[in-house]
Amino acid sequence: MSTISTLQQERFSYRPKLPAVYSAHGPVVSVQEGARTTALADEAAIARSFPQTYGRPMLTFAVGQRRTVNPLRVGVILSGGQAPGGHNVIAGLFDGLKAVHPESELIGFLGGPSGLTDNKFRVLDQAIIDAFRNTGGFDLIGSGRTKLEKNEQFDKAAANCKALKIDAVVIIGGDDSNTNAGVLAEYFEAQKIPIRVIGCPKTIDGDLKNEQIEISFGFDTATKLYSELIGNIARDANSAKKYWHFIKLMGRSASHVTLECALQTHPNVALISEEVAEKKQTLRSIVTHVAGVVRDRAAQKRNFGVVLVPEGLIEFIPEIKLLIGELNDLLAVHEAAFNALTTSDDRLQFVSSKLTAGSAQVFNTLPGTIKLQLLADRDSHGQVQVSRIETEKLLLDLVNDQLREWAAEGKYPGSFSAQTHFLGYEGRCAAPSNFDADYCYSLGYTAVALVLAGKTGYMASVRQLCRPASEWVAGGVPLTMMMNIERRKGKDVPVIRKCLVDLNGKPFKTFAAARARWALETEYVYPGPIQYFGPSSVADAVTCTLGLEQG
Ligand code: FBP
Repeated sequence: MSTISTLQQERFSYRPKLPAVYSAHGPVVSVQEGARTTALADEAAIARSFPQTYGRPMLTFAVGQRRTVNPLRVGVILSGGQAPGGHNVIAGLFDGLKAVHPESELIGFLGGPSGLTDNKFRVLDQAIIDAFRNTGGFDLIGSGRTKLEKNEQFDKAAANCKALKIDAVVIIGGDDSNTNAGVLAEYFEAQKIPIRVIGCPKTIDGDLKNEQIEISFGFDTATKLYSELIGNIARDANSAKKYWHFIKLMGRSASHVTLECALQTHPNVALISEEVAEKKQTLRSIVTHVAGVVRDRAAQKRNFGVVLVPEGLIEFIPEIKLLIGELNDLLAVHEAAFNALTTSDDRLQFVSSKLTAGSAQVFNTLPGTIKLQLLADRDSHGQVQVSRIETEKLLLDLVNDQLREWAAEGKYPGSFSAQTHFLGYEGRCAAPSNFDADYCYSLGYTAVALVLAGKTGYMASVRQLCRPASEWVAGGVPLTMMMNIERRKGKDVPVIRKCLVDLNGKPFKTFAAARARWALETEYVYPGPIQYFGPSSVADAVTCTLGLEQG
């Protein structure tokens, strides 16, 4: 048996906090239905795509009467990138199921959604669940990025669930996985297959949220961990006073992670992709802005600083977005010819010759390494994998060039020496903060309550998260309520809308009001490591984003 850290050992005995509604009879609750719901946009089209499940009401749970219920058999899938707290959703499901009936069973499908279609599973028992309570990672059952979207996959899923006598499947994932959960629920309903499908909101990126879902799990822990590291780097910068640190932060599209870390640590610069897109900023203007901050700090003898760069930035710069779009199409259409080329030079030339004049010009101004990273393997959606593009190095190089130019013109007397960092994977499997441990466990319980109530096509929801956990409000949100129509792979399809940073929202406005001061002064905040024990003001603190959003 492998060695277990002392912290992990202690955390096994942490009892996650639950909303008070579960204190009487566990997930046996009374379900209060709200009014009929509509989709976020494109209502008619979504209603047509989901004739069975569209328009169902919002659900809120209240304390119910004790009643006798039959055992339930539930399957669970982890989908997409790791996020702290996944094991606690599973523990919440397990404990919730056992509270409903001791003979209930939880079956984990292995390696993500493909486990369901390929019938790879393990029955989860008390001992295995106890060994994973309050731990980070998804290693209990593994995850994967297979998309569940074809009828043929749904039929296989139905056959496998039928053989296992499964009553419901819980899909723990991001916006795409939950969209697919909605499609699967609709398919089962249409085919009169009595298997319920329930989603749970997961992603460190924080972009699966809306009026009903206040936060996706994992965001809290990941941003606390990144903020600790950024604070440490900032303190090093302020001690040594000789380096600029360019730090790229994970977040495939939205900049919630960067914004949250900026609010926690007060860096000199934090770029927000959504603002770059809104202001139609060019790469040149971003570089001039960052170099300007370096120059202005140098004028005060502060030749050090911290710059936060969101992972998805490059796709929000209008001219590069256009270029990436063309590259995605081009690599899809000419895949075989492109793959037949063996040298990097041939590949670069091949691509340049096929781009429009504007995009070819943008492509050719980029450093060779970035060009090749833009041509690297696409993900399962045919998109460039932004976590592999070294945007932080690109910016550093271009800022360096700009400063040299200014130095030659006598406009910059400072010295510029810089380091780059990428904070991403180190945050995805961290031991969940108390908030994520409690929230995830509550989501698991809530999913059981939804299954018990016979609901399908719902996302488990736990709200009022800035209050003590006992006051959290549990219920369900119809998946179709979060959908709109978007163009994907040349087709209009219903999808759960990804939530980008709201430039009119309080978190961004709070940052925008302070950033000019943070740029020139040195006002770093050092949040320190996540606290699992100690005063609730520290150990149960929520993110700045959630605090500001909830007032
Ligand atoms: P999810 O949306 O599946 O939660 O994953 C998000 C993420 O962590 C992004 O921040 C990052 O770009 C991506 O996963 C990296 O994916 P991979 O694990 O495939 O390298």
